[in-house]
Amino acid sequence: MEIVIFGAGSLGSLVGAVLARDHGVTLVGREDHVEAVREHGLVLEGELEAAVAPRATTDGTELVADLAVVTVKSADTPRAADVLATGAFEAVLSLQNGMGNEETLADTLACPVLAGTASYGAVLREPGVVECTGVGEIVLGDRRGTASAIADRVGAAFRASGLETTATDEMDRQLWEKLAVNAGINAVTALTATENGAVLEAPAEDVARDATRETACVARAEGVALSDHEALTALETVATETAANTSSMRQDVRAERRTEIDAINGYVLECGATHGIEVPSNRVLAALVRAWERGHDLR
Ligand code: KPL
Repeated sequence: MEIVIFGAGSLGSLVGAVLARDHGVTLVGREDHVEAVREHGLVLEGELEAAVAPRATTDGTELVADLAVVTVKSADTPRAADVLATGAFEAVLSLQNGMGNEETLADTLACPVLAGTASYGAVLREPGVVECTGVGEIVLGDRRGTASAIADRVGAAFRASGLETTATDEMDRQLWEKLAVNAGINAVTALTATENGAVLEAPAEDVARDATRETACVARAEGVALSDHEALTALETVATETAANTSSMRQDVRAERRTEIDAINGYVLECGATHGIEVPSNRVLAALVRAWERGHDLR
């Protein structure tokens, strides 16, 4: 397959490095990373290893491939959609945090858009070098929850290259479960400068669990069958499996970049309001991260 990774940050570079062992991969990323990959190739180290030489470019326009995997931050999705629309793809897969990314892509793109979640731990150590800090799972499928031959094909190709991948026709529930996990982990670890495992212990565990429980409550109001118990079990599983990892929001805060707070706790808050549901923990977490962003001129 020819595969474009649109947004080759930490997760995109990890996925791109694994896929480049068997497929033609083009990374679209930032200049320093692209230059390093062009000069020395892309190195994946840690719990997964690869040394590959994918194509790399800062210009994502007019690309043609079987699949484009979108891994940009959710605030950058509208721009990604416009750029991808100048090219041609058989399918596009969103592997992003937060909700609504697939709809944004599908509003602009003519090809099928798949939804996906990824729980791999990834950190971009330096330009051209990405570390896998935890083997997780990719779950993907049709964004509207119907059986999809393309999703099955993409899932099989990912598995064959060594990415733990499951294709499902229940992406809606999967996205809400992932949102519930991110709502419990990301802002808490970013604000307290701790690893993911901190949300399993006092004093952070209560606020993390409350944020996850509130998200499950909003999911049910949206018609998604996600019980508090299932959401809390998912939080515990991910936080245990990635206990020593640095969440993507903590990485953003460390690098003084704008975070995905609007698409995570902010989304729960907004969606809860449309159903008249109070989500106090998500409200406080969103307010604190937004205040941090404002203090750093990021919003
Ligand atoms: O998705 C993640 C993220 O960091 O954004 C988790 C699941 C929390 C893994 O770190």
